[in-house]
Amino acid sequence: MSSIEDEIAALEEEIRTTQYNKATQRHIGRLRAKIAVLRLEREARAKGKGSAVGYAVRKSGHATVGLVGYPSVGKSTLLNQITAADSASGAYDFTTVSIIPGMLRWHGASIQVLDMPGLVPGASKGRGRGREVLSVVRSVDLVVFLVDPEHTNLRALVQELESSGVRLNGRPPKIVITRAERGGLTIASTVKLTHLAGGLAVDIAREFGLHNGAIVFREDATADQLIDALAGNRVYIPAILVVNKSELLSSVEREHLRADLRPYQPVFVSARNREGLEDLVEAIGTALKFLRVYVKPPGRPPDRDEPVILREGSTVSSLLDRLPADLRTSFRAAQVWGPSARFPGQTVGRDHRLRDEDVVTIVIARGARATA
Ligand SMILES: Nc1nc2c(ncn2[C@@H]2O[C@H](COP(=O)(O)OP(=O)(O)O)[C@@H](O)[C@H]2O)c(=O)[nH]1
Ligand SMILES: [Mg+2]
Repeated sequence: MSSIEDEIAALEEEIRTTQYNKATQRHIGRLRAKIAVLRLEREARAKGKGSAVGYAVRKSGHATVGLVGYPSVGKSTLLNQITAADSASGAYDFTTVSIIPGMLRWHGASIQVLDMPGLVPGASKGRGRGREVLSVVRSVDLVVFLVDPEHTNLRALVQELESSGVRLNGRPPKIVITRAERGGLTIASTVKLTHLAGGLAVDIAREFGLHNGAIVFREDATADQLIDALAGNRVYIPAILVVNKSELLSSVEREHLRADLRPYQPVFVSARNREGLEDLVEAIGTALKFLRVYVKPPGRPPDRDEPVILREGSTVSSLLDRLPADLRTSFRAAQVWGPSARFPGQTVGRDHRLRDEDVVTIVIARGARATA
């Protein structure tokens, strides 16, 4: 074991054996910060050694989903059942890590699904090529955890992802950090800080080498949220949970498992028997929060059969990126009907945020001719 691993293990042990209360809160917060800094250092070293971190997966489709689970829970079987081979990208072979992509259709959206090697405990420290697998996980739009009746330890899987900087079903903390050359560190907040009082915020910032600048809190953040904001390499990804081989479970066992796996609401499937797969595909499509936007040429009805599929939060600008180039260059404004419009036919600009089922007409500069 390297000395960084030893240091992390010792700090983790200290947290485990320290009773958490008002008196120890500050100390424990500082220990957590130290662990986060050591993990960053570990990543930096692994990168320096040229070990394979930062895989870029060749993405195709409107979104990419990663199947994450222990070995033998049925990931490959499931992929084969719900997808067709993804001919656009083909299998990835990262010497020892092979990632098999498949393609799934959902209401006009194509979703790339990646079958990855099973995660084993210790993956984030590099066990079982875990670091490579986790770096692929960081790039997906949705994590689909797969467990089976023999492997139900979801918590350990979640921890492996967490310690590689993945935050599941969360959002970035509302904390703004600015660094400066001198002048000391200012802490400001728009709300009362109940978790970081008594100098803890400053202690944590120091661990990250932040001595000058400002931290502005726009929410009552926890120590872990401040650590995430300071570490800066966190990714926020939604996740759903699937229990495979569920034909092996009695209905009583199923309910027990459901209770154990809260707050996740698992989808029960049997990949082998093709049970529950429609519900699963629906859950995947819903979790990805697609928008369907219909383009309406001026003076004609919208094309209802072929929506443009966009991710949640997309603007008129993201829609333009998907339309023919001449529309983009001669764009003057857009007209919107539907959920995002304040009134039917509202004229909006590039920054307007679209919503599911919007109908949009692109208004082009006079004299320009559009092909769509
Ligand atoms: N009983 C049962 N076995 C399954 C099911 N799905 C997959 N398996 C079996 O579980 C084993 C591991 O499957 P595989 O897809 O290779 O798992 P992976 O390692 O997660 O990719 C194989 O023997 C599969 O036939 C299922 O729904 N029910
Ligand atoms: Mg497999």
